Amino acid sequence: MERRMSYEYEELDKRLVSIVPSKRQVEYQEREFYGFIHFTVNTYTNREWGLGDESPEIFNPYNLDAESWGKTAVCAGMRGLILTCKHHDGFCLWPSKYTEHSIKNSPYKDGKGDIVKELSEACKKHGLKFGVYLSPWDRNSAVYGSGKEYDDYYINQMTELLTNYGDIYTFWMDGACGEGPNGKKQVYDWERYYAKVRELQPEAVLSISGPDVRWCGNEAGIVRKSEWSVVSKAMTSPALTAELSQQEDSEEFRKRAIDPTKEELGSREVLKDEPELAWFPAETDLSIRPGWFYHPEEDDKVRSLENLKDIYLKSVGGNTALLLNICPMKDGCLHENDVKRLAELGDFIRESFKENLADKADITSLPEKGDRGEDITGIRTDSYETYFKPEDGHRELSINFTWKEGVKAAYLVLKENILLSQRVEKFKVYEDVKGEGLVEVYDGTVIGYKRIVKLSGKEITGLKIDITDARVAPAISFVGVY
Ligand code: FUL
Repeated sequence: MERRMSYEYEELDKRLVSIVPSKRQVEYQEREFYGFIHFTVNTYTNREWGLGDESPEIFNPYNLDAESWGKTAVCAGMRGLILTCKHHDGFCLWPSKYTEHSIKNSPYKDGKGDIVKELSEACKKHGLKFGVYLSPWDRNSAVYGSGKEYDDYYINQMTELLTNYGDIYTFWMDGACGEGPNGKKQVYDWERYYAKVRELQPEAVLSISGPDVRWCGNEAGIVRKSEWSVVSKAMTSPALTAELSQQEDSEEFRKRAIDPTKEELGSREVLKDEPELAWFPAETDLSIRPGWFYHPEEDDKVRSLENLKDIYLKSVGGNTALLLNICPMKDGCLHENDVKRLAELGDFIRESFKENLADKADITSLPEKGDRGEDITGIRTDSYETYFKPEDGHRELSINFTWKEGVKAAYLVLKENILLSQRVEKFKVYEDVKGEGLVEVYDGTVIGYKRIVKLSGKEITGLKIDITDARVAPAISFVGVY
């Protein structure tokens, strides 16, 4: 049955697996979990979307210490930070030459501060990647809506951010787009923006309104059951992202789930007639609080540890990257409730994936040999060089782990070699509780960059993974048992 269906898709499968990530996308996916920092005049006006007419005088984070933001991120297990250098209100957290609406006219460090610089340096020091968010929508700029004049302005600001602050790993362009102070909407010259980023920071991914990283489609931390990285090329259109994005500031939107019609983006059925395909992996973005910016009335609404653990396992462990927002207070510090919760999350991640029990297991597979003559033991090493792949046309693979002494395992981590695209369509996991025989504990679909499967936590002597369908042939790079 499986086999017949797979053959039916033979030509399609070959097309699908020919779509692979760029080097910058591979590196980006390896970041897995990183943070957003939403900070601007909104923090002082208690709004989510600023109007653009705020006075820079109100901005004074007198206790700001970017290093403490960096340390908190490291504690949380994050591998990077993205700063809202300019949100929709147009206020710049660096002293841009091209506007007076910036930190240089604020009391912060008597107008001598530069938060982009402070944070980029803190990130470097603490081993974090640094990314910039530069809102295309600008409610302050008088030239917003003018066409080329605004594009020039945006390019100038982008150039400052991409040349003065070291390596940038992601350039995040929001889909939210409205009118400027003159009541006009800007028609963005996206291709020009993309070309500038490629020229100045070729390693950076163009996220959300760009062709490298896809917005997951909600702001509530909800992840699709089957998240594919190969989708229709039409999905990379920034106009589509804008259409799906928030049209007005609303808490309801932030809680909204994925539109069910957008549940299946990359299945064979959905892609079979698509003329053009793209590698466009998903990013799950959400805030640790109800809002993206700090509001004192939300101090007791910081997400629970249980909720964050669940989101981590489903997003990082569901073939998406996780972008979790934190929001400093007026004085520039993070609230103790958030700092505590982030440290708890980091402890959970470090503790949960500390010891790989696969290291002490015997591993066998069917087929026994891959198409390069390799055996299955290469999957012990988390590297794309030591992957296991049956010959093309063999869409099934069984991997067996046995332990002489029982082990207690809570999670199974599976990774595909994404250099060969994303292939696995279906798999099942079975546990053997102390020699009593194999019992199915998980019925799964996709793997992709990474899948985390929750196991029973009981003492087991055996574990079996049965891949029952894959595009052309599965290519597994790593299996970990924790
Ligand atoms: C949305 C924005 O409108 C929100 O304010 C926030 O920046 C979020 C990450 O993206 O589109």
